[in-house]
Amino acid sequence: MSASVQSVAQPTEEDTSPALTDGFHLVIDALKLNDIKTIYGVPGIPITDLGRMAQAEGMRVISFRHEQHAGNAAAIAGFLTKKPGVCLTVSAPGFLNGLTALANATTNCFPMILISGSSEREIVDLQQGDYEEMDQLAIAKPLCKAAYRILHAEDIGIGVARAIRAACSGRPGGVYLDLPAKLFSQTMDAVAGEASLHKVIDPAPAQLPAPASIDRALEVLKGAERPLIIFGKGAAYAQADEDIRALVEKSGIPYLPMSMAKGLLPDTHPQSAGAARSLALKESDVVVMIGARLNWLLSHGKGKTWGTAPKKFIQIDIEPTEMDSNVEIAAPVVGDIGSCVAALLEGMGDNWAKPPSDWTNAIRTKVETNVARMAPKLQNNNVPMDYHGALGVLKTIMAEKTDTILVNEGANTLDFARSIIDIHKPRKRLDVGTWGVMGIGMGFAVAAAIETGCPVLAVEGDSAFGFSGMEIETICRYNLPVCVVVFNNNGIYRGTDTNPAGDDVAPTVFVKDSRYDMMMQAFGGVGVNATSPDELRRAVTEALASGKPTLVNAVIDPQAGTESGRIGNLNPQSVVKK
Ligand code: OXT
Ligand code: ADP
Ligand code: MG
Repeated sequence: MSASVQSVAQPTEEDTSPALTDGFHLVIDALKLNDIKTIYGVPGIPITDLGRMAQAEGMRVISFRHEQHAGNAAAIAGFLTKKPGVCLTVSAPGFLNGLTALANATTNCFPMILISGSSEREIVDLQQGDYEEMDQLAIAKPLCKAAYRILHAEDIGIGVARAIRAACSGRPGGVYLDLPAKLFSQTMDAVAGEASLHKVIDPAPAQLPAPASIDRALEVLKGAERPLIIFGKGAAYAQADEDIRALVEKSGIPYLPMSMAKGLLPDTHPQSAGAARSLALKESDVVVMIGARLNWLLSHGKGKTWGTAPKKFIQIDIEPTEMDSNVEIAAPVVGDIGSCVAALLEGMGDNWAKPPSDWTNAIRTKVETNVARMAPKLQNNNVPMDYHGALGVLKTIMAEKTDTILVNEGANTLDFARSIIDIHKPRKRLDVGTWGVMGIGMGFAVAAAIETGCPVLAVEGDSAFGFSGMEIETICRYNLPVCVVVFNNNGIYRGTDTNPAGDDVAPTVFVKDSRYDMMMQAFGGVGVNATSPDELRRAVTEALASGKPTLVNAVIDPQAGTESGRIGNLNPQSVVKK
């Protein structure tokens, strides 16, 4: 603290006036006091000096080329660490650029804080046309969990504390913190300033489930003939990895991971039902949802995905209103996953009966059949590559380097990679999440590398990559161990669409045979053009071994994909014939 006090006003021998601090330093001190060590952002008026001073005070300040990616970085930092990731933006346009990430964080239950500088309240409220005028607080409110504005330096401590608690406690989410330009230069007595700061005590308190809810859940589970556990990214976030594994193994119940829950137990675990998804959903009679919502990704818990067998749901979630959101929940268990899973384990005792073997064998057989059916496709050496040939290579590499974090977006590139690439450890797969949003790629990759120190493999459709591609300069600038593989099939879904009516190319088609690898070379990184599985293997192996920022342009057959990957069914179809 003393360093920041001195930098504002240093009393000399003759000068007996009290030492001062200011808004800039109070914000930085409040973040540091709460163990927030990194700020992701884009500098500019009025927060340029905030970034500079934060860096001078020992914080890591990671500067991006666009706020959306800084915001995505902060969001995934929150997911990986259970502490709010912080994104810092300028007013109006910078704020709006960061807002997509804030909304996405909230939708995905990632704790993050978007801190934006803002213009003069008096002018904004009278709409007198200030520099970057915008009523940011009002705009942010519906898109995040909580939104606060701090007007006085003495409220900075409480404002930052409030933002941290709102982001982390209960269901995590995005918080907006509005800091008007005038706040930063407000001064106050340094001792009083220090006293005004708060270290948030227990920002996400354990929420113990009611004992009766545990008894009810175990009662429902005991009656199950064909039980299934579904893990969502909430279970990955909870970091209750050992108890989760114990629950699966003690219960003997097959489990299905949602995409970002892959790796909670290795995808190769004998109880994994990942490769028997349809069968497991259709035929199960009791489903235990742990940190997953019955949203579109699970067909809302009904319809043909779930078959006709009657089903009972047990749901563990920290958010009470999640219960019965789509279908009746027979046994709601409200609490944090760590506490709930521990209580279930205790309640199960030592003699818990495993599920009937005809059920577990049926799942196992289906898994083995699907895996065996896919295996030869993954060995193919086709040129140009198809998704299976290219992803087969990456699957092997990920199995050898299990600490690598996989970032994944696209349509076909996403859907094939999700089922082909096994994940072996918790929180090693980061993807488009609840919204299926393109553009998370480079922001997630940067923060994953910075927060964990692990190597990152970003597997990107060529369209998906384009949303955040400029951030490869950021990756090179900070010399991060990130290897980006662009699955270049010349377009969105496929590169073969034609325009029947004119000269412009079809809306889904890009410049053919682009060389994304050359973009990386422009920033001093390693760029490789890979036209065969062998070349791809060599390039990625070398990148992960060297830790050098690398981009591999993987040339994929433009005909290999399908419209919208695995979710083509969501595309509305025209019934009008012209
Ligand atoms: O059991 P069955 O028999 O059914 O088989 C299943 C599993 O059991 C089996 N399986 C396995 N078999 C063998 N071995 C193993 N290991 C194994 N594991 C599983 O495989 C099948 C399938 O399993 P899966 O995948 O688990 O099951 P399923 O049925 O697919 O699951 C359903 C879902 C819904 C859970 C799943 O499909 C899912 O998670 N989907 C997410 C889809 C998603 O979010 N997509 C992204 C959005 S698409 C679209 O919107 C795009 N846009 C528009 C756009 C977006 N999104 N955002 C913004 C800001 N602007 C615009 C754009 C622009 S995508 C896109 C770009 C696309 O182009 P690119 O160039 O980037 O990408 P390419 O397509 O590659 O060109
Ligand atoms: P997925 O997309 O993987 O299915 P979702 O994002 O739909 O996962 O669901 C995650 C759920 O996990 C949310 O309903 C959220 O409230 C819940 N959740 C997040 N963290 C915790 C926690 N620590 N304890 C209990 N539930 C949690
Ligand atoms: Mg593509």
